[in-house]
Amino acid sequence: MNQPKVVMIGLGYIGLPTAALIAQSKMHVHGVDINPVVVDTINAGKIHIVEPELDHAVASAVKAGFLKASTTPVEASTYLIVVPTPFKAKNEPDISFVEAATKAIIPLLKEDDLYIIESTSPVGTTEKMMQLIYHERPDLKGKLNIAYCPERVLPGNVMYELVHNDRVIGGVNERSTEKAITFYSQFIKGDLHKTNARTAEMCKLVENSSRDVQIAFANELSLICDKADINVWELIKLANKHPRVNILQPGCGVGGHCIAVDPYFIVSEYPMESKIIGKAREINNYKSFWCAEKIQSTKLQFELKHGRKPSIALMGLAFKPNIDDLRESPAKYIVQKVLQNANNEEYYIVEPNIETHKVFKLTNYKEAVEKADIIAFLVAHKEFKNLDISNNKIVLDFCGIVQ
Ligand code: SAJ
Repeated sequence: MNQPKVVMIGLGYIGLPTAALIAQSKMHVHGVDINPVVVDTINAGKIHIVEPELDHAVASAVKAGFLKASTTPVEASTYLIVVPTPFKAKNEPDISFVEAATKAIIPLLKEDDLYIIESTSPVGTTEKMMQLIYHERPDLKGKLNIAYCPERVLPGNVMYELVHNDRVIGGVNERSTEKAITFYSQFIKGDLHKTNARTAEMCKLVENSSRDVQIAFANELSLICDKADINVWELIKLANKHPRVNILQPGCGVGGHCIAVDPYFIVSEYPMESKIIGKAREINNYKSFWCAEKIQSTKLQFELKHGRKPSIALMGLAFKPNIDDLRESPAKYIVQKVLQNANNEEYYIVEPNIETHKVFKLTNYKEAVEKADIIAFLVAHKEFKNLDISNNKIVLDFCGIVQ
């Protein structure tokens, strides 16, 4: 096969859809992943992640010979870094995967190549990688196009949003920005907005941090209303009738590996300045603890009042409504915490989006609501809407499903 135009390093829930999309635009893509099982799965035209329409896109791209996966990179003219940027113990960002991916391609780089980081990264990462590249390859100094271009797709709608969402394109210089714009305009229909690398890096972090702060405001309201004996759902609905107010929804905490994580990229770099951002993280984490305590105290009050142990339905394990992803889920944390304090009560654990779970015995949601004395709604799954709940049940609504 002739030399691929694009090397995509990282074939996860962003890298693989992006690679398939580029391949569908008839550009040869050489995908790289450290996991040989992932590589073999993709080369067989199959996928290893759950994302609507991705299976068809990968199968057709592989079949047409525009997408090939491997554990090592090859020479190309555009290199995309889309690997994880996890957190070390004390909320310190870890860019070691970005560094490793960059080091793997440094020997392959030639004049006028395009190098792009898409991974969520601390501000200054793209410049750090530029220095790393030029340190190893002084012959290329000033002759490469280097940019940072974050993604903002919603899991479950990736194949549509990758094409239609606007993108922020941040080069280390004008020429790099232009080169990246030319590349992305071959397969993106959304507007491409020019800026510099640092601003693009911060933009991604700010998008998710702003949402985390907004959710923290809603969660704080739920704590206040619990004390003030006000229905927080009614309160927010009324406040949002104001033409310029848009308060988000309280929940049982903030999950997923984006909104709950990205703010720490800012707090760890600017601890003295990021007061609201840091406090919002504390509030959203505390909310999950608060929900577990609420269930605990409700259990004890029931026993005192009725002289017997209650049965409890715990409704939802996923990190957000109507998905099957339990990673970084506050609901799962709450269920684990409540079960740690189990004392001969009967528990019905419900998650309509999965069949089985390796730790929890799952119960059908209708049966759980029928049998339980206490029903704690943790995640606003659509199956939980308009359930017929007899009024002798105690309902704890942490996600506004009952309203
Ligand atoms: N949540 C609330 N109340 C709300 C909204 C959300 O409690 O009103 C909770 C959800 O239940 C969930 C968490 O917040 O636990 C995050 O859910 P989400 O739907 O807000 O976000 P993600 O993580 O699925 O996707 C976000 C999106 N970012 C923004 O909306 C600014 C997506 O566009 C990003 O691409 C993605 O993070 C990412 O990968 O960064």
